[in-house]
Amino acid sequence: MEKILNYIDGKLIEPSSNKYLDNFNPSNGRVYSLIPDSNSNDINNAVSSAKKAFENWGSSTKKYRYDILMKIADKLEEHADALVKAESLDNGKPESLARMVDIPRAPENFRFFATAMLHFSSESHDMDGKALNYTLREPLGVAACISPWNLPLYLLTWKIAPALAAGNTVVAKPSEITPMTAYLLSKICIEAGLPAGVLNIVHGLGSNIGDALTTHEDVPIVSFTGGTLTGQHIARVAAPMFKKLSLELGGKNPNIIFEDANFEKSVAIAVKAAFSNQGQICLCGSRLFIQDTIYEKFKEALLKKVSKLIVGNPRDENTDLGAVVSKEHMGKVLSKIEEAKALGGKILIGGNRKIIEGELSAGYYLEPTVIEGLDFNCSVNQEEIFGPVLSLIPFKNEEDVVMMANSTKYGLSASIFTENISRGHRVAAKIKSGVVWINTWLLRDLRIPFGGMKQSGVGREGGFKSLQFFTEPKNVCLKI
Ligand code: TXE
Repeated sequence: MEKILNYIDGKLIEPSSNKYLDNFNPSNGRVYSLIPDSNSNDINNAVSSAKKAFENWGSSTKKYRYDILMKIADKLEEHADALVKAESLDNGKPESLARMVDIPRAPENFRFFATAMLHFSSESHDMDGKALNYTLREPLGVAACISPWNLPLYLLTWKIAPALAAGNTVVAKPSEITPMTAYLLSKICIEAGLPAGVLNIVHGLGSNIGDALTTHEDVPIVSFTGGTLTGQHIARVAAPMFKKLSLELGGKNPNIIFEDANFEKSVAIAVKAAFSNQGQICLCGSRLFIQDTIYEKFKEALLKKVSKLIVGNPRDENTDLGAVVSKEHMGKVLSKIEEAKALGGKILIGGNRKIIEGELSAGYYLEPTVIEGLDFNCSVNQEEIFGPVLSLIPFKNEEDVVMMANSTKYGLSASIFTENISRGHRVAAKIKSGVVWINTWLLRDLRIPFGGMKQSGVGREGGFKSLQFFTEPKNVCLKI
């Protein structure tokens, strides 16, 4: 059985414990590889290697870093087919989705930030000719990059690429649930000639090695994407050490359909926003607010579309939903569906585990589920489920829907569907979330400030915001 290895100091090595964890294939429920069960020794080795590597990488030219990061991007593209298969096998997502979305974004992230660093500039403040302030932006040292399982390589490279482009060295901790493409990335970095220690990837349980990394005295900066509770924990342990933190957390995103929306388009996007990646995207529109005048008609069209979604083998090209990421996660989603029923929710479609006969019968498949009749304030409409579960909520007017949309502790993203431009702008201004889409969903420009309000996170990443995060400003004042 294949053993995944840690990537420390330029080498692929066993964990110091010599222990391994099982890595499951969600499509058939079987163990197919082994993950290093690392401990704080591995983290310490990785941090000291990254600290040493920072002596050269941190003072290298932008062009030097650009050349190597672009080489990594080229290699990622060369190995795209293998990465697509690996991501699908590890996560359960359809190969078609990994091919369209996840894997192309990895080289794109490297190219985008390698190039952005060449264009990155800092400020100067002239004091009426009497003095001049200029601000230098310097890398901080060893950055911790902690990423989740839903978009494994996509989100890992979204952090690593700007951190490295800005001149930091990195200790990355991918999710223990989906470690495979991070392992393949470490091989690619070796092939591309990335100097030893510049990027280290340590695999293992967050509960075992998370604190060792985030509280390490030689790690001044932490970028994390994952669950809100984990984010709270990291903030609790890292903030007293005055570390720079960026936290991208959960969401319970409203998707708002006004009666004047383009009907066909908004039905299609509502389905996509709810069920892409089995509903396991922090930006998924899991609360669908539909204006009461079109509620029944919209519901009927939506259910018709949902009934046609194919849940099946992630390798089949016509599969819409593959398996969810783990048995535990499947259990969590099913328990939320039970909770919805207990709260008086009506299951309009789905609601069950789906068993695919044959080889995949033990896989973690869930039917796409649509629920109505739940109070906007109930736990199912307030807590992130992170699965293929959509809740329909009717509304009367703008005031009504803005209140309900803003009622959760989250504030990551929202979508508004209307053909009335003024209404679109007006509602967008009132929604408390870091990202608002009008007449679309998940249309991403890598330059925008990306992140959440309230308990969806702290800080913004994307474009120059990422480079600002991964650098420390130093102002120099020169008296003339
Ligand atoms: O995430 P965790 P989990 C949500 C979603 C999901 C819930 C929990 O609702 O059901 O979070 O998922 C590492 N110190 N999202 O438990 O634990 C962990 O090893 C440092 C939303 O899988 O937050 C992994 O690498 N790191 C989300 C990463 O944190 C720690 C995507 C994320 O895992 C750690 C995923 C610790 N103490 C889940 N404990 C999104 N916003 O996209 C764990 N980790």
